[in-house]
Amino acid sequence: MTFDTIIRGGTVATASDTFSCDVGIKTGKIAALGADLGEAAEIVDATGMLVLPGGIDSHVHISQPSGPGIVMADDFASATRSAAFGGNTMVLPFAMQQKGESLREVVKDYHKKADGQCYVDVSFHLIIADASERVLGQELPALVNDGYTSFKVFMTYEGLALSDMEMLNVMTVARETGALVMVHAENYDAIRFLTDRLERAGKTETKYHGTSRPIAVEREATHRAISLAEIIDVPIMIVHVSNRQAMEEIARARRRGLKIYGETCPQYLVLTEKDMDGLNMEGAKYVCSPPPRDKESQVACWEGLQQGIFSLFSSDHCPFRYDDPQGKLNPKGRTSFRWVPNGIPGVETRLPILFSEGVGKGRISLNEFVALTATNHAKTYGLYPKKGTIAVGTDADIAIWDPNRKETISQSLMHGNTDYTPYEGIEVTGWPVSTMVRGKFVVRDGKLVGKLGGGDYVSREKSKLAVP
Ligand code: DUC
Ligand code: ZN
Ligand code: ZN
Repeated sequence: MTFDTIIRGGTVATASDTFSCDVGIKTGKIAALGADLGEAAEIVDATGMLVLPGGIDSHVHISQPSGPGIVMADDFASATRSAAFGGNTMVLPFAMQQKGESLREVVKDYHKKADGQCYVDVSFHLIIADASERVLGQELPALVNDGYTSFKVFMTYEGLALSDMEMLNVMTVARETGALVMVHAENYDAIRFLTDRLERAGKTETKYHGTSRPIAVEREATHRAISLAEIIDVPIMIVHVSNRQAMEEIARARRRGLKIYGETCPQYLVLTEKDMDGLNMEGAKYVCSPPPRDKESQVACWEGLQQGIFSLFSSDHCPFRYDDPQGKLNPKGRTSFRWVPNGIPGVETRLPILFSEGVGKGRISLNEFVALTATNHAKTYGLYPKKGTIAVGTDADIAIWDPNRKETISQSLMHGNTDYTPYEGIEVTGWPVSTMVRGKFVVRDGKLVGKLGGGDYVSREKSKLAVP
């Protein structure tokens, strides 16, 4: 038999082209693209369907420590199952260091949680919380060489926020090792100041989460992160950008020739701060950071995607159950927005939302959709061309889409462990019906057929985008 599988009769789209052809798969790789490919053990009929590179969601949180009494809803099994149903073939979660911890041990522990527990492929970013000499001088360079080639730093959050000096030190290591730094840009002191003031005034409902982190908080930190990167002469990725002012900081830096990249997420396209204003703590379902803004900010984020200021569209899947004492409705969370865990689920809904609102409504092309959801993630994080496109020799990571299928997003359609979706009720046209990782179906015609452990850990090259 020439091929293990042929996907026949579909329309293939990559980040650059759309064409009708069959896809021949052999030992987990794409072996041929063309017509009349001949024999295969299995023929998959994709007539009327789109055959796309599987989504790569390069910003998800899974089984991450989240503070006393708070537990993330998803483990690797449920998160990667949910990812597969959402048309994804790979996710990149964070191995998070806490102060005093050895990074190497953190990575080992995180592997213990993931190994044998995934339905789709995974690779880890690091989170640097303790920028000590030992971590930056020894552990981090060794880990970068071992294929952990990107790390996130936070400019806010108790126990996570790095000082400017620490940011400069981390960026220096990134420059020396060729790693890519991802930055959570919000001003810690400003958030603390505003949160204290709101609480003193008795303004503790969830809607004040947005008030405590206004756009200026994000814009200032974005500007500062870019300035620090300029001083070190190192590229950085500003993650989860929510508004025009922060976006313009990135655009301005690029006009000056700096390699500053940007990412935005579904919550900044389809949610607003009004969603956090629900009665009886309903607003907690939408609490994430940076917070959803207003309609004008949504327009700005679309422009950022259209103009390439944002090269990545990720979910920032950060799942907490709603009606759960270890989730959004934890006892302290009921007393103030300060204690509502920050983050919302979205790994399963990222692609249908962008496809319907973007491609379906003429805001972006199908090829831009592929770039924003798969190809650019692979290029940014050292996975290309093994992952992120459909070409001879690449991994057969494929999502088959019905471009005309209409669905109303609802919790009943989801496959993760949260008890709600913040995107409930959104009507979409276009739905991923089957997902294949390295030539094997994980989801087929809406049914889970993959086996737990079918997803592999993937070690990454250094990103070409990280070169100063
Ligand atoms: N930052 C993230 O990237 N995800 C969830 C919460 C946060 O602050
Ligand atoms: Zn963040
Ligand atoms: Zn995140």
